[in-house]
Amino acid sequence: MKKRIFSGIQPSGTLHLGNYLGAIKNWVALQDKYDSTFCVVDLHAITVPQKPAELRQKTIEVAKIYLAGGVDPEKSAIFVQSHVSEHTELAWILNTITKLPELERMTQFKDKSQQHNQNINAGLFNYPVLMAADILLYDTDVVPVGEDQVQHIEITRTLARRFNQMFGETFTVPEPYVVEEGMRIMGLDDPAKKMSKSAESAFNYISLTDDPDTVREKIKKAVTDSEKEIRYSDEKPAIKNLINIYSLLDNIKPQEIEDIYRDKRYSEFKNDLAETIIGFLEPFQKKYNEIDDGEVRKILGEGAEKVRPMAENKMREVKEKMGLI
Ligand code: ATP
Ligand code: LTN
Repeated sequence: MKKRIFSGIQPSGTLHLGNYLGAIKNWVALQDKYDSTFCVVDLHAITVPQKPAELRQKTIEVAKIYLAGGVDPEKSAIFVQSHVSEHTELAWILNTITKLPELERMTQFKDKSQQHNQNINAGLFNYPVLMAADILLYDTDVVPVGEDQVQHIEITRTLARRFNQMFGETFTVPEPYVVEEGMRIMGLDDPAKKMSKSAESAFNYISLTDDPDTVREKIKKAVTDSEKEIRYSDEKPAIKNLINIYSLLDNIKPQEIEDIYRDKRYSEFKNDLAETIIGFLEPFQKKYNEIDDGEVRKILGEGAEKVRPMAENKMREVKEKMGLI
């Protein structure tokens, strides 16, 4: 039997290179070897305010990005989280075995509650519990994510073990899967923070829908470190980040890039990097634009039908073990 992977992205904001390099690129590499399920996590997106019309549109867009990025619906199930109601049902149950301090520790919660300090709702606080439900419903072995999500997988593991201990073996304890270099693409305007959809400035990220001129402008404006040398080092986080992007898109080792540009100027390196990004985005966007919305809806419908029986069986087992008649 193939091992199972599960992952998801929220339909909020603009998907960027960090999402592609940290998540989707790895999904595509793994989908042949694993039984794969990729979810558009709309119920997670509403933990911060969303406009209904935009949410509707973004949900389809994210699914299209999965497809344009190379997720193959023949191999992998692609579906929308809210279409399989067992996710919220299991989340409620897991809430009852989750301790408040476990959630209070979460970095993402701390960050988001600062960003949205007028709307720190219970959903935002319970976000990791819903994510645990997503993962545990499907006996997931491996969860491919960017490094920022590892803390949420840790709490998922804790909840799985706790439930198993209290009620008997029910859940598979999943492992995170983080590719080293893709782990954390940092903001172009601030290499101390991750590239983020919800960043205030569009100069933080390269959106997967940016046109060539926008890419050139953003890379030109990307912050660099004080001294002029092109070196791959933790002391030079801005250049290191740009080298990482280059390296992942072109499949060349960071050290080789360092060798090529060692005695060259930032401007030359940046020009080449911008063209590399454009070279990736052009075919990606072409594919994206060719995908028909009706076709996406059909794929999402089939995806939900494919995963639903597993979710139903797992919920039945959970309820029985807990004494819910
Ligand atoms: P936000 O910043 O608004 O919270 P996000 O950009 O982190 O959103 P998510 O939907 O939370 O997007 O994440 C989707 C996937 O992309 C996750 O697997 C996450 O780890 C990965 N990811 C997001 N940002 C980066 C990044 N900068 N570098 C690498 N991976 C990332
Ligand atoms: N919290 C994740 C998105 C997400 C997810 C999941 C990822 C929701 N449920 C299950 C992997 C597995 C994020 O990227 N912010």
